[in-house]
Amino acid sequence: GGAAGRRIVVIGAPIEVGTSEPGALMGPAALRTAGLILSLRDLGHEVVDAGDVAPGLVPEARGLPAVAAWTRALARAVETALDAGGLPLVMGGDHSLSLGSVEGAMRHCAAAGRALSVLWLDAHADFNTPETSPSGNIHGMPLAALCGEPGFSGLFEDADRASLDPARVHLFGLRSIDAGERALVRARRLGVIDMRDIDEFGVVAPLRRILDRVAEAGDHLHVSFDVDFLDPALAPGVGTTVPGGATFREAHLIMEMLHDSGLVRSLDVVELNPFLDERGRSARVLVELVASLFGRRILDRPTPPIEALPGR
Ligand code: NNH
Ligand code: MN
Ligand code: MN
Ligand code: MN
Repeated sequence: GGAAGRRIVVIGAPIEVGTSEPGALMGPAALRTAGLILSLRDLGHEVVDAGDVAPGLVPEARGLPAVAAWTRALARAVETALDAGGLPLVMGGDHSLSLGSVEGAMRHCAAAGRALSVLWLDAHADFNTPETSPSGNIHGMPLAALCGEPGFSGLFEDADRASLDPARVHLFGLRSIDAGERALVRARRLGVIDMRDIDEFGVVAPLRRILDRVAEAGDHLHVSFDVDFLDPALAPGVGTTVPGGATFREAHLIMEMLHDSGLVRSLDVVELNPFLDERGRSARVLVELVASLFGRRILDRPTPPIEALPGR
């Protein structure tokens, strides 16, 4: 049921300059084809398709300057949507788009005197800097740049911007991390729930903990969903598959818990690469999961209180 209808502003970000695997620029088109807009409308939400952001770049533009143009355009689009009371859903495109979406959400929050927390559903930490990155791909760096690590000058419009608080960043599903980035993630004290944690404790207890913290702090919650969080057997349409990903049931439960929390105020769906997909499977799985985050449920059974957990 979509009793509490939201105004969802869908923003396409066909960016692939952050990755070495071409095809992610087709992501927004594939998500529209798989029925993202209609499935959200069916839930009773007002859905505005804002189209694809066009940063006015020549297609051959490369590197940080190209990503900077996207970051500016996306930050503006996301901030505008939030300022108008909407919930921005940014469809990628590679994960460098989160530089813009998170920056836009941070600007909106700063004006409202509120802090921003980030839930990063991803096989990777995306905390490389140009110095630590083994690949040079900017999609492996957005969190480091947002948290104020050096090496990203000129990327953000406001050079004196306040950095994202690393303690408010929660990596979830981590199972691939580079050596230099591991040292940084530890030193900056990011929240990390890796795949071993999920294997040992499941998704419920760790996610509850994160959501409780966000709720207590009164933060805006931004969720960034990288397709490679999912197991490659479930979602093969992504440039960087890592074995041992989340199952459909785990991801589905996470989406239901996020919905029930009422905390999510902005969302990215990134790294879908339709060129590598199998007959639209990954796009369809994503539409299904996004619908669950926005209130589709099997029965009217909201998440039970934590006291109901066995052993309490
Ligand atoms: N850590 C690797 C790099 O920085 C891979 C990053 N790729 C991703 N991140 N897909 O989500 O190059
Ligand atoms: Mn990522
Ligand atoms: Mn504003
Ligand atoms: Mn990833």
